[in-house]
Order: sequence, then C-alpha cells, then structure tokens
Amino acid sequence: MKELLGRFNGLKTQLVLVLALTASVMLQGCSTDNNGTDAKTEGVAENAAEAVYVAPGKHDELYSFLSGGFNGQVSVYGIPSGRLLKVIPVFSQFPENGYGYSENSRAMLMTSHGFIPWDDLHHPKLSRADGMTDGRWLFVNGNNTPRVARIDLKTFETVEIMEIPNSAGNHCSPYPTNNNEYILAGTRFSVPLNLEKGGVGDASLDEYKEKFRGSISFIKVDKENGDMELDFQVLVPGFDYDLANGGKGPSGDWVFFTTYNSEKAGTLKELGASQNDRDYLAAINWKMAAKYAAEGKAHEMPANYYHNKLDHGTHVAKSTVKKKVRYLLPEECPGMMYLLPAPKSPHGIDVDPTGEYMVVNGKLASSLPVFSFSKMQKAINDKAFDGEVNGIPVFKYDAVLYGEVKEPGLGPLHTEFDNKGNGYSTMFVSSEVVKWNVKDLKVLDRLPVYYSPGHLLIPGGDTRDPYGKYLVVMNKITKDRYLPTGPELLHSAQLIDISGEKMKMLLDFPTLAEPHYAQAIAADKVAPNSTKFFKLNENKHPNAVKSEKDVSVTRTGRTVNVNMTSIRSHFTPDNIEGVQVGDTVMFHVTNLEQDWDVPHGFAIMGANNAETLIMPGATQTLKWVPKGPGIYPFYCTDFCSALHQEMQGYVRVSARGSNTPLKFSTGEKKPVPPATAAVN
Ligand code: K7E
Ligand code: CUA
Repeated sequence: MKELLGRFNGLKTQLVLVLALTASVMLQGCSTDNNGTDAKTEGVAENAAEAVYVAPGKHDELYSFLSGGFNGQVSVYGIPSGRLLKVIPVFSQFPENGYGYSENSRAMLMTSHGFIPWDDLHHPKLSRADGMTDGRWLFVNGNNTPRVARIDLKTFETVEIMEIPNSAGNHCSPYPTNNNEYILAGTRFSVPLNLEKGGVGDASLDEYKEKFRGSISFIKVDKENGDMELDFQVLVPGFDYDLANGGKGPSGDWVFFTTYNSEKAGTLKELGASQNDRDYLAAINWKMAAKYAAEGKAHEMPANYYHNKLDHGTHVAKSTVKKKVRYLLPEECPGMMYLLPAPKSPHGIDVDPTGEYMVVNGKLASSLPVFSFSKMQKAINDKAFDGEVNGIPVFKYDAVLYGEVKEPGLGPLHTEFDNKGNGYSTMFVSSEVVKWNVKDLKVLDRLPVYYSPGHLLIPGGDTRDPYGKYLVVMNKITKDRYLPTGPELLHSAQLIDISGEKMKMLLDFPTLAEPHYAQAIAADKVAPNSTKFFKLNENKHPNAVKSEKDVSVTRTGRTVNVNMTSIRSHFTPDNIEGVQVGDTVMFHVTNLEQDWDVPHGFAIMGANNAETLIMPGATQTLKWVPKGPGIYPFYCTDFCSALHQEMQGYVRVSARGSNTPLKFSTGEKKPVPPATAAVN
C-alpha cells in the first residue's frame, strides 16, 4: 500500500484516495496459491464450529435477507448456519418456478419501457412497527429501471412492483419510516425533468447545472395489506443521491440522504464529483412534507409508470398504468429540507438506535463524522446557516457536528449498530470491520475481513433496539477464500460474533451474485406466519378447476384453453388431441393438493418460456405455441411421489386446418374417478 501511495505522490490527495479505492483490489487476497490451500484465518473464534452449528433437523435462530445485486433476486439464509433457505425472484425471471415466464407473473415485470426481466437489487428493508422490524414484508429497490418491490413474508413471494417516475437509478431506496407510513425512494442520477409533459426531458448534457434535478418519492403503504401507492415526490437539487436512512425516536420525523456530485459535474464523475471538499447530507422532514402535500402545496405533472400487483385470490399479476404524479418544490416548503455539509462524496448514512446520531460514511474521507440531531434542531432555531442551495438552507458544519471518529480505517462505506452503544463500520480499502463507541467516538476493535466489504448487517441494526449478537459483513472480493471456479468467483458473507468486547470471526459463506445491503430478523417473528398451502376453495383464478370432473379443453379461434389439474401422481387430462400447429395453447394447471410442500411442476416440449411450478391449491398458466405437427409430451418436473416419473401426458398436434377433433381424456376414456388419496 505504501509503495502504491508513494507512486501517487504529487497528485492531489483526493485523487490518491480515488486511485487507492480502485487499486485496493490489487492489494489484497494474494496470500495463497490457487490450489485451494487455506487463506488467512485471523480472528477466527475458538468455538466457531460450535457457534454456527445447527444440528440436522434444527432450525436457525434468524432469517437473513441478502440482496442479490445484479441477479435481481433476494437470497434467504439461516443465521448462524449460513444455510441457503430460499431464492426469491423479484426483478429477474426465474426458470426454477416460472416467475416472470408464466402468464401469472409476467405482468410483474412490466414497465413503461416494456417488459424488463432483470434489475440490480441493492437494499432489502423489513417493514416496521414502532421502529422495530415486524416480519410482515420486505421492501427492495430496483436500481437500474427505477422500481420498488414488496415481498410478502407469509409466502416469500414478490407480490408488488411499482415503477418510480422522474427517477433514473433508484439507489437510495427503499427506506421505510418507523410505522411504514412511507417508503422513501431517491434517485441516484439527476436528470432533466419535463414538468409540462412529464418524465425525463431532452436537454443538452452541457446544461446539467441548470436543468437537471433529482427526485425523492414518498410511497404510502396500506396498513392492512401493504399495498403501495406513490403519494408525491420532492424535486431536489441536481446532485447524485446515494443512500438514505430514517430517523427514530426524537428524529423519527426525519429521513437523511447522502449526496455526492454537489459540483453538478456531468462527466467523468470519478474526478469531477470529487472537487469539493464537502458534499451534503440532505435532511427531509417527511411529516412536514406530507403535511405540505396534503395542504395543497403540491403541483401535479403528467407521468407514465407501471404499478404491478399479484392478486391474492387469482394469483395473477395485473398492471395498472398511472398517468399523474404530485410534486413539492423544497424552495416553496420552508422548514422541510436542510443540507448538512458532509465530507466529500459520502456513501452510507446510518442513524444510531437512539435517533440522536447520524453517521456519514465518507469513502474518501479520513475520519467518520457523526452529526447530532439535537444540535441540528438547535441550528434550525438559531438559523446557524452557511448559505443555501436552491432555497434550501445549508447548516454551518460545526453547528451540527457531534464529533468525528478519528482514523477509523480507509474507505468507510456503511455502519450498523449493536444494542450496547457501539457502531460497526466497513472499511472497503483497508478491508476491515471497525467497532467504535458512539458516545466517545473511540475505536474499540478491528477485525480484518476478506476482502473489501461493502454493506454489513446486524439483525435489527437499523432499528430502535438492535438484536445484536451477530454481524454479517458482505465482501466484494473473495479470491483465495474458496475453491477456484474459473474467472468468476462468488461473493462472500462472513458471520461475526459481536456478543463480546472483541469481534470474533465465525463463518464464511458464499452468496449468490453480489449482495449489497441485507437485513435479518428473529425466526419467531416470521416462521409462525408462513403459508403452508393455498386453500383450494379460496382460489379465484378464472380457469381454476377444483375437481377432476370439471376439467375442460376448449377452442376459441386459434386459442386453446386447457383447464387441467395435478395431483399425485397424474394430470387430468393427460391425453389431448385436436391442437393445430400455430395454436396458442394455454395450460391452466390447478394443483389440487391441500398439503404442505407438495408443488407439482408442468413443462412441455418446445415451450419457449420455462416450466411453471404450481403450489398446492394454486393455478398457474403456461403458454405454448407448437411449431410443427407431432406428439408432444408434458410432465411434472418436481419429484412429488414414488410415481412422480409416471406423472406425464401427451398432446397431439396436427397440421393447420386438419380435421382432428378436439378431445381430451385421462385413463380409459371412462368416467374419471374422484380424486383419490395421495400415493406416497
Ligand atoms: Cu454500498 Cu448500492 Cu448500498 Cu453496494 S451500495 S455496497
Ligand atoms: Cu407431480 Cu412430480
């Protein structure tokens, strides 16, 4: 490191840090050959094996929800075992169960840009009650094509995705207030907004400074069913907005956003956005914003954004296109928004459990500034301002600063808190987790992690009363940690015991794609509510078949609807004739099982989508357009019983215009017996 920094001598320090950030990748992880021999094991607890061992048949203590980054999914791991429990597809198609392929779910991925089967998912946030996680829903952001999604933790399914208008890079998102009054979602990129016509307008990139604006969306959440609705937006100065966090306790009415590029550079931001010594931490009083919006301060502009919801009864996703959005201008809403000067290009903002301290993680800064909420309140009263930006007052730095953690490490990115008054910050460049005391700002402990950590999580670490005990740090680089797998290696999470004075490394586990933020919650807040199966008598799908005697195959023009059933171990019908080349065949498969953990799969040769996996009691629709005449087998893909391999059938496809009559059957064309008991 010294040598590298030496080579940068003579360059501006900020540039050195920028280069160090980039170069850190080269500096680490070269400690072994590539034969899978051990890498560094510093800091591993003596009782590590015992501490993470969850005996066969036993359950983990916590669920953790890790973002999948560029895989567009959420991965659920048990803590402390690090066992993968579930992959929840959100923004990405998932062939394993047909999400995003099946006719039920395709609408979930609709946007104003058309069907988008992918996004970059960074921040899972659990729903709240009284400032504590309540285990009902998980909100996540789509970074690339701005979207916020909601996962229902009864079913571990994505049930809602809402596009965010007037945004371009939904990164500081989604941040629930203490009772989910609002989910806040800020744009990373500022863009020229066309207030007359709506949406992003056409402007020269040379006009960045004058024309570009950011937006922060206020999404309302229905208390009973969690449904989201975009209430209004605040159009903010044209900076880049990076991360956000809600206040709690005394600061519960406030939300904080880090910004960078207060220079408003439109190109080569790597340098252009690092000129100013200070950028800002934006503070918005969400309650006051809501009041202004309710009291008629809001303007309205045209918009065009999709809101997709999974219907509870039919299990079919439907899209609604919204055409308007309300917005507030901070310059017209005094007292609603302030700017705190923060060290240049800050990344994470984290508020401690008491709600008094706001920690800004300045990735290029040499110290960790901690702001005081009570000082901020006083500064508002005293008008301790140092100018303004777009009519938004900027505080004097010293009027709001509580203090700085000196020499915390290099490249601080994110902080979480335990329940004993300590903060834990990730240092990307020096590759460590640093524990420090929130009151006296003294560094208490450091633990090397492997390598280059981004986010970290402590269960409940962003709530009013953290669970403590564990910390999971998510690392960007894993070279030498696992057996090599070619040029691409998995990212890594590391589980750390934080119950004592010293942090102790317990476990490495590889993660799917790239985790950014993650959250965890005690298992007993989620597990008891888990849905075991869907009740058949509550299935409202229009093509649901509740009994084998009601199955049908009907033709309407060139569409053939097959209303069919699955139960261990056959489909009804399993013989279909009279389909013609080029027909659109819709297989609506109802799974008649009423028991836990008995899905059936359905797949047919030549289908251009995926299988569909049907949960007990649900109906799923798979679309298929046969391209040539012949016999096409279909079968169940999920090994559901001893006779699973027999769970199959045939479709006969005849030439276009042939006179093969449409018919269907199961068994010897005899009357079908009623559904029999399971064959196991
Ligand atoms: Cu730091 Cu997108 Cu939250 Cu990644 S972000 S690390
Ligand atoms: Cu049903 Cu295998």
